Order: sequence, then structure tokens, then C-alpha cells
Amino acid sequence: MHSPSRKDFVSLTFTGSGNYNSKQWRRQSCWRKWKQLSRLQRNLILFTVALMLVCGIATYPAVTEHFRGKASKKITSLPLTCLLLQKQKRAPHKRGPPGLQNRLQKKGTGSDIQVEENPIQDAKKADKEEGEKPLMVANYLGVCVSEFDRLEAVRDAFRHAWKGYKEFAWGQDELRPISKSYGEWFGLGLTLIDALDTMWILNLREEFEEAKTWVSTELSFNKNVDVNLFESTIRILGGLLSTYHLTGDTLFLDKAKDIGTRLMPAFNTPSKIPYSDVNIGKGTAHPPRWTSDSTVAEVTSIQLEFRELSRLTQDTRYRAAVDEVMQKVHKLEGKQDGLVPMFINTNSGQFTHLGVFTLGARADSYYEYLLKQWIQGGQKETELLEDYLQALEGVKKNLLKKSSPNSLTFVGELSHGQFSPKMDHLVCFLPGTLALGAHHGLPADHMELAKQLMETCYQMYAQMETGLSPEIVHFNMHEGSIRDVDVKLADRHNLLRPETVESLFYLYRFTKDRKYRDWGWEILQNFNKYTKVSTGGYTSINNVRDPEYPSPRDKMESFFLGETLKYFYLLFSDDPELLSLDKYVFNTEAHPLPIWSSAE
Ligand code: DMJ
Repeated sequence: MHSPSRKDFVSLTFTGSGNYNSKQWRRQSCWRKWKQLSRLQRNLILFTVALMLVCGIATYPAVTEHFRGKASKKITSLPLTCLLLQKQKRAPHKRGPPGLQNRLQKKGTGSDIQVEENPIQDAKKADKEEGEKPLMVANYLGVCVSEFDRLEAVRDAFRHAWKGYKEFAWGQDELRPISKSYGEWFGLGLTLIDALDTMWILNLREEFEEAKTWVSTELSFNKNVDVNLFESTIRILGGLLSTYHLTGDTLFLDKAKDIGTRLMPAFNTPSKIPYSDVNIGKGTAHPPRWTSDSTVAEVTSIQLEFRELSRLTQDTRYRAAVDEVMQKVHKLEGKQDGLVPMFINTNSGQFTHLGVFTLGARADSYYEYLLKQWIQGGQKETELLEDYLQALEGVKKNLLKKSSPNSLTFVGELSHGQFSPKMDHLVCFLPGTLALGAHHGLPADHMELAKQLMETCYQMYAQMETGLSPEIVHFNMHEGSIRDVDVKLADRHNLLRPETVESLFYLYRFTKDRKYRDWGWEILQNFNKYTKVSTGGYTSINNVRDPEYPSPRDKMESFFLGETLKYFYLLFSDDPELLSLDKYVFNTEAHPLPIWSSAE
């Protein structure tokens, strides 16, 4: 804004005789003075008054929220976030937080899925109509949203998800929100346990208390049921341990010890590489029916939880079992530049299906847990760090490429020397993990790579018609491509996965670059627009490319409450002490566990 030039300066001097206290005199005098002003002076005054009015209206919600927000300890500051109008020429179609926007019942789908009018998508459509390039920027809106509003939006989303779970699936594993029923996997109240610490962190105490009552009165692990070792470790054992740490309530530690002990038979194999499945009632374990292999990511991503259980109970057996797995994998043949194959045999203890390398499904959290165990243990276990650093060099050498036309950095796959530009959404944990490593003193170029990959993961959402990422994308690499990302028909689903939001949280914490929050806000709005079910809950969808009919899958995964919503909340929170990354390390299901002090 320019400062007013001398000639535009307006001086108002009131003179005259008579009773200057009389209203009549004042009115006449002001009017006379007003008439005496030049047109320019009058316009200038009117403009200034209008400007002050607009500023007042724009800042009013932030100011009132600020005073309201003082009641909440967690919200320490309240900047007003205004997404910049990068395309100034286009007026936003709608303004205001999602709660104020019209909600439309989707026509013709016969489902209860809610479709909210979405200014982001409207703006994107307008872009396409104008014949512009595929989208590469996030900020399309003139929407001003305070951090308080964003945190409240996450709490609203959680409450809505919980409402569906409570009404139609209470105490069961997963909500089926469209059919208003539930699905069972292990029969252990998976969603409820996965969501415990999220409720605590979001300060939803009423919901937490009713869930706690269920844990204390209904939850029993003495059941003749087969459970997957990895899934029950990261979701149930991890969830119980972190809830114990946050609340100090020994109910959760007792339950954690119970399930941890019941999972131990999985390690009774010839190689000490655990089986994938355990019957927690009978105390027996077995591999899947069709093979004696286990998945590498599964056997190497249970360590944070069992190590912590040993520390808390002073029973060394848990830690000994999982440390032995890591020591064996550390020495194994069959890696390529630190990259691991996807399968390992429980009899021989050797990798199988050699020559195939990915950072996606079946290998992903191996890399994540190398770094996180090193952090958990106070950065003393150098073998873990060496394996992590070597693997990253392997990623750079073998899997990292650029897309066309926008040169997005992505992580592809390798099969017997053949590169494939395929990237799972699961790989989007990597920007966050890289940033976490850099924060703990690893090379600064890890942070640079984290930022590049973060942009790519965001584009996996932004370039889709619903603004939601598919499960798998293929990047274009040949010159002259029109778009960076292609999606095969079978890969168009979205399971409400957390990885991109998780990474946005880490990137924001470490860089304080507000664009990461704005990207997250965009994604949350699109979850609300395309996956929210009016009668309660959120649903996975089949087709992120069809905003008219995304085709609900009728399933709300437990990680939507355990991870996705928790990371949204942490992303929008301004409190660096809310689960400080110098004190906690998150397991691969977003359950925070303490970093051990150097004495341990
Ligand atoms: C979660 O169970 C965990 O994050 C796991 O590491 C990967 N898959 C899901 C979420 O996508």
C-alpha cells in the first residue's frame, strides 16, 4: 500500500459560532464542511472508512476466537491464516469454514454420503475451463481460517466419525458407515483402542471416558482368535502403551502386558523370524496358509512397542525377541544398497523373492523403524543408523526419479533391475521420516529431499478431481507428457490413509512453513466433501477421479481415527510441546512412545 501523497492529505477544521454543543449545530456544520470538500477528498475519506470496515469484519472472528481461545491451554497463539489469492482475478465461489457451507445430499447415489460444496474444487474446475496447466499450487481461496477453526474442524470430524462408530459398531473392529453395520477382523474393538490416545490428545474427555469404561469392563484378550502379529502390535499394543503414557492409568499398561504376552508365541519359529499370525487364546502361531514366508515390513516394525513393553515391565523377553529379528536382518544377504526385499522365510530366516525393491507395501515401515528405534534408544544403536543411512543412499541411487512435465521427485520401484515409476500412497511416510532424521542431526540434504517428496505427495491429491490421492500412482517420465500422474483403474481407491498428513505434520513442525498447513486443510475439506457419511462416520471410496460419484466402499479403517485425524490435529496445533518430537517418537500407527533418557 502507498502512503498518501501530500496533496491527498485532508485536514478538517471545525469553526463557527453558536452553541457548538447543540446536535443541530453539529449536524449542519459537518454537512457544510463535507460539502466544502473536493470530490477527491470526499472519495478518500469514504475509501478510508470502507477499508476500516472491511478490516474490522475480516479480523472480527480471529479476535473473538482469541478471547475464547484463552480458555483452552493448548492453543497458545492464534494467527489468522489467509490463503493467498494467487489467482486474484477469480472471486471465490464460497467463503467461510466448512460448517457454514451448504451441505448437499448426493443425488442418485442412494447413499448417505455427504457432498459439501467445495470452493477448492470449484476453483480447480474454473482453472481447467480456462484451459490452464494442471494445477501446481495450493492456494486458490480467499478463505481466512484461524488455527482455532482448523483444530475445531478436526474435533468435529472426530466426533462425527465416533458418532457412527458408537451407534453402529460399538466395541467392534470397524464401522461400515453406509450399511450402518460393522466388520470384524480380530474381534477386539480395534477402532476403539486405536482411537484412545487421539481422544485424549484432542481433549475429547467424555468420549475417552466411555471408551475407557469399555476397555476396563468388556475388553478381553482371552479369545480363541487368530490375529495378525504386526497389525495387533502397532494398533493394539501401541495404542494401549501410548494411552498409558498420556494418562498414567495402569489399566492400559496391564492390558498392554496382557496382549504383548499373548503375541509372544509368534516368535517360536526355527529362525526366530516371527510368524504372521497368532491365536491369542490358544497360544499358537502360524504363517499364512499359502506360504511359510513373513512380510519384511511386518517383522521389522513391531520393535518400538515390544522394546517399550520390556522397559515398562522390566521383563526383558519382549525386547530380546524383537532385537534378535533386527540383528538377523542386519546381517542378511539379498539387500541392494541397503534396500530390502519384501519377504523373509520363517524356517530359513533368509529373504525370499529376491530382486524386487519398494518403499511401499511390505517394506515401508522397515525403513521408518530403523530410524525410530535409533531415536527411541537415545541414538546409541549404531547398526540401526548405519542401515538407515545406507538404505537412503540405495533409494537415491535406484528409486529416485523426476516426473514430466513438472519435475516432481518421486520414489519408484525396482524389479530385477527394471525400474517402474509406480509409487504407493504408503511411500508418503518418507518425507516425514526424512525430516525427523534431519531434526535429529542427520544430513541436511535429507530435509531437502523431504521437501521435494512432500510436494509430490501433495500433488498426488491436488491433481485428482476429488482432491484425494489414489492408493497407487504411476508417474510419467517421457518428455511432452501432459500430466505428471497417471492412475490405473484398479488403483483409484482411497482408504482414508494417513501418510501424507503425517508427513505434513513433521514438515510443518520443523520448517514452520504455513503452506503445509494449508495443504492439510485442503485435504481435510476434501475428506469432508467426499467421504463423510451423513448418518455418522467416514467411508473409504473407490474412485478419487470421479467427484460426481466417488463410490463409497462402506468401510472406515481404524487408522482414520488412530492416525489421520490425530496428525491433522497436530498439524494445525501451534503448541510445539504437544507431543514434542524431542520427547516422543510415534510408532507406525501414530501412537506416541517416549524417547528413552540417556540413562536407560
Ligand atoms: C497403518 O496401519 C500404518 O500406518 C501402517 O504402517 C501402514 N498402513 C496403515 C495406514 O495406511
